[in-house]
This record gives sequence, C-alpha cells and structure tokens, in this order.
Amino acid sequence: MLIGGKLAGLAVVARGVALGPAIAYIRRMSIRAILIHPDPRLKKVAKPVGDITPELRTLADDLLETMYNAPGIGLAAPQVGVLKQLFVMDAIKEEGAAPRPMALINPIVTWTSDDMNTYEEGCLSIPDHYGEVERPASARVRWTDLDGKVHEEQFDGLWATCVQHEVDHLNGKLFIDHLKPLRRQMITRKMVKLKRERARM
Ligand code: K1U
Ligand code: ZN
Repeated sequence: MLIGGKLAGLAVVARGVALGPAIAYIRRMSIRAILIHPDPRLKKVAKPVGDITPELRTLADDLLETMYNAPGIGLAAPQVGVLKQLFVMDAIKEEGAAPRPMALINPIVTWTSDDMNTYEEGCLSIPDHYGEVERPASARVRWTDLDGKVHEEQFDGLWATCVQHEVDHLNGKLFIDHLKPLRRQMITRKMVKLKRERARM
C-alpha cells in the first residue's frame, strides 16, 4: 500500500518507515488507459493473485492514480487490461473528508444483507451512461492487502454498491448485465459508435 502521498504526480513511497530522511524511493505514478466496453478482456474472469510483488504494488498505485484522475470511486485491474483479482476504491463522499484509498486483493463476498438498495451506477468503462441497479444494501468482504494481511469488513451505502460493482468486474460482469436486455443493447451500440469515433481521431 502506498504510504506517504502524492507530490504533483510523484508517489512518495515509504513502506513501513517514517517519512522524511527515511523515504524509501520516489516513483512517478502512471495513469493507465481504461478499456471501453465492448472489449473481450472485460468479460473474462480474473486470475487470483499469488505473490504480492513490486509489480502488483505498482499496479495498485497506478489504479488509484487512474481512478482519482478519472474521477471515479473504484477501478478494477481488468479495466486496465490486467486480468488479476485486484481492485481499488475510495467511496468517501463528504466534501473535505480525508480520503480512504483501499486496494483489495483476491476479494471474497462472505455475506450480503437481505435488504436491497437501488443506485444509479456508472462505469469508467462505459462513459456517460448510467443505469439503476438493485444490489444488497450491505456486503461483508474478505480480502488481502498489499502487505499480505487478511481483512474482513462490512460495507454499507455507496461503499457496498461500489465493492459489489468492482467484484463483478473481477468476474467479467458489468453493471449493464443487471439491466434489461434492450437497454443493455442500446448502451452497447452507443459504445461501439464511440469507440469507432475515437479510433478515427
Ligand atoms: O468500476 C468503475 O467503473 C468505477 C465506477 C464505480 C462505481 C460507480 C457507481 C456505483 C458503483 C461503482 C465509478 O467510479 S463511475 C464514476 C462515479 O461514480 C463518480 C465519479 C465522480 C464522483 C463520484 C462518483
Ligand atoms: Zn465499472
């Protein structure tokens, strides 16, 4: 996990040590290209992460940078073409509240509430299209963090919606798969057109 912060696009990374003279290294964070639906990589089931390598930490930092830049509240590795079970999120809504960047490796939903919640979802892989999706209002998730520590936490409200949207991405599912077929086809056609236009530019 990135400990330290951002300095004009630089990640000050000090793993487990105090900042200042003990800064471990400075790495330029990268904004990665987000895949746009339809793309076969967005339909695949992501592979479980084995070892937590420096490359995986770099990927997590880049996902966070890309998510904040978009802006978005979540981003899954398959959305940048990496078919690994990793996503990042920060669903803090309150203006001025401290950010809570999270990176979740190999997440498993261990419980969902019976009460449901409907939220008008968006997706960074389906720009400018939204749809009402009904999901459990609360979800408990177990995951591994970038230090290899296992966590289990209950998410509610927007965090619950976001965590389930991101787990869907790891299973090759998009929010439009929860919509009626006609609406899904309409959005998909518009995305095909958008990709064609972007390719011409
Ligand atoms: O996974 C993604 O595509 C990111 C997506 C996550 C998400 C949005 C809404 C409900 C559930 C999950 C987004 O972040 S879309 C952008 C967005 O919702 C947003 C952007 C700026 C401020 C607040 C929200
Ligand atoms: Zn999405």
